[in-house]
Amino acid sequence: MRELKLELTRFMMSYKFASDEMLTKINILKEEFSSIHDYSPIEHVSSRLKSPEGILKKAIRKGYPLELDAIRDNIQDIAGIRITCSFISDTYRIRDLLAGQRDVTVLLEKDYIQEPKANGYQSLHLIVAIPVFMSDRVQPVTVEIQIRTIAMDFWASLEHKIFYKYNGTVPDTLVEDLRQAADAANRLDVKMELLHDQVVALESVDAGDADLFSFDGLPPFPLPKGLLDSFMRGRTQPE
Ligand code: 0O2
Repeated sequence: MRELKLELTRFMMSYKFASDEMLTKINILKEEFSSIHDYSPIEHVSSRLKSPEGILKKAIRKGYPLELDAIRDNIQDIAGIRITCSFISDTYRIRDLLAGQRDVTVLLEKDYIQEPKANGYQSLHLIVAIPVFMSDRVQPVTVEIQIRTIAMDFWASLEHKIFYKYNGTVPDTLVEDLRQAADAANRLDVKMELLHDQVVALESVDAGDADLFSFDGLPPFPLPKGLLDSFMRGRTQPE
């Protein structure tokens, strides 16, 4: 019994470590984007570990052998991370940035953004493996990463609640309403991204007009010409 408890603890810990490693990678990207660029493509990050009870229930439901090795091979969402982005293009950008890292192996990708589920569900799902370095072994551990926009996340949270409220048998009218809401969320995503692109285009025109200043140890930054002129006038006004 003691042996089994120890094995189970090691098993669960490996998923916690893998999740922690991926979260560190994601937070590095988030911080780097926030400090160097004007905005971060990552709005929010959350994570969860399936409970041992949830893992066993899933193994029984799917008919997998109740052994740790079989569970490790077959259940790939024991560690789960959800990344919420502002825009659809950001979801793919984050996918590329994570998948491009040397120690991250993408085992499976499901693109429910390109091909939404029949109920309207949209999200980009990755199953990745990452090596976890423990005292006596290096173990590749899988993590499920769901990447979606704020609008997709809003829809999925509500749909999840409705699904559980009706025990999985959602009335047809609600199913249709949810599908329409998913379409509306998608239109909003497309519209917001178009608006964002226009703002970015305007910003780069403004920046073109600006003079570049540089100070020792700091990156050059633009100052719009109008503001610069007012500043210079203020400085040269007689007392
Ligand atoms: P939880 O509690 O969020 O983890 P499998 O993982 O093998 O059972 P499948 O269908 O191969 O199932 O996996 P898929 O399609 O990649 O979906 C896995 C997860 O995506 C789900 O995990 C949900 O989190 C989310 N998901 C998938 N479809 C829907 C949907 O229609 N609505 C909502 N709201 N979420 C969805 P779990 O294990 O169901 O739940």
